[in-house]
Amino acid sequence: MIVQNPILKVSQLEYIGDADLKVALIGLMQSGKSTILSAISGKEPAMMGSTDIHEYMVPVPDDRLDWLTGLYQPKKTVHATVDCMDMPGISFTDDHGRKAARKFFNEVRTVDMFVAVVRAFDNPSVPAYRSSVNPARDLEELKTEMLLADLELVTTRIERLEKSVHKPTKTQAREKAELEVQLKLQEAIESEKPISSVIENDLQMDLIKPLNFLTLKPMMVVLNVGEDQLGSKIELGAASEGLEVVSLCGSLESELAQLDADSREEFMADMGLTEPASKTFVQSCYSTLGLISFLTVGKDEVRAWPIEKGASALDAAGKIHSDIKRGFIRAETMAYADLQEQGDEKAVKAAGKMRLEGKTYVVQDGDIINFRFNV
Ligand SMILES: Nc1nc2c(ncn2[C@@H]2O[C@H](COP(=O)(O)OP(=O)(O)OP(=O)(O)O)[C@@H](O)[C@H]2O)c(=O)[nH]1
Ligand SMILES: [Mg+2]
Repeated sequence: MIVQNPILKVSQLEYIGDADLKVALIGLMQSGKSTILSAISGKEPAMMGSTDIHEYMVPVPDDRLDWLTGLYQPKKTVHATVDCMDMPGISFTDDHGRKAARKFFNEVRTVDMFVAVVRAFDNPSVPAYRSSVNPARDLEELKTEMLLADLELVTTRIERLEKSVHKPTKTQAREKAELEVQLKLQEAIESEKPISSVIENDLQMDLIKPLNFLTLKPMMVVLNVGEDQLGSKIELGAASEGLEVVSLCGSLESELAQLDADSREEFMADMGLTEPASKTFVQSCYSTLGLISFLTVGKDEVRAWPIEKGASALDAAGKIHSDIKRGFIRAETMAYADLQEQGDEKAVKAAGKMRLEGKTYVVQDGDIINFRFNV
């Protein structure tokens, strides 16, 4: 007879698939988007000038997973993943370029965040945008064009709402409320203020959410510097205010990615680099989005899960499976640092460092959680 245990283990359920977050690399032509993404993913770069969108699944590097894999010897180790879209280069120097840019902007309206790749490297064989290398100007132009694309969206929406709002339909009240917000947005953009500055509450946010404004999305900047500029400060001016900026050398990083681990370390030490671009890149994406990781361990699987900072144990449970959230009993939690210090779970328990947390517990980065639940 099979005795059913009402308390299931996480590994008995199927996981929800797909990448954990979606990021689009955008930027002016030949800023090094494909080179950087190839360095980060270890895959072949898309051809310079390609007009196709290329997607790469990039695993999130996490030393903790490596150590835990050594300890638990699981059947598999699952890293969090970032789906990176390598967008074609854009240019606003003529109508043809502007039209293509609009089209590409529309392709990225549903991503979680943008990475703007800005060129600082000098390379005589790669023509510079507007005939000179000027990262501050380029970033400013890119941001302005994104705002203009949003303005176009607002304007079209206002025209439509002004017509439909007079019709006595079920959605009339909502449309009226939305129109009011859209008019405020239009005014803000026209006076070069960010959209976010006029949104007062969640209700207004909900009304405009379906339009997926570009300038409401989190963005970080990757400054693609030349080898000789590594470590030197490059001014990005007002355009970079409030944005996380990561400097890396795309061509050097893509060379590094080709090397085996030992020669890579040696080479990096020579260049004064402390970590590979893949790590810096993903960590910056995480911090831009306010994400941390919690971990699950066991003989079947060791895995990292991204979650928003401040999320509760119940949110974390739901991240894995809705059943675990629904039947949540408690979260047996230990800190990764404690496990590493004590050597194994038994020792963690003996040291009194295994905690039983409830639904409202705020998950910390590196928490190793075993959810107890009953469905
Ligand atoms: N010197 C130098 N050259 C670079 C660097 N990064 C990229 N390049 C060169 O610049 C050219 C453009 O690089 P890509 O990675 O294709 O740039 P991209 O932004 O993907 O280009 P598009 O998709 O055409 O917009 C290539 O010839 C690269 O080898 C860098 O850090 N230093
Ligand atoms: Mg490219």
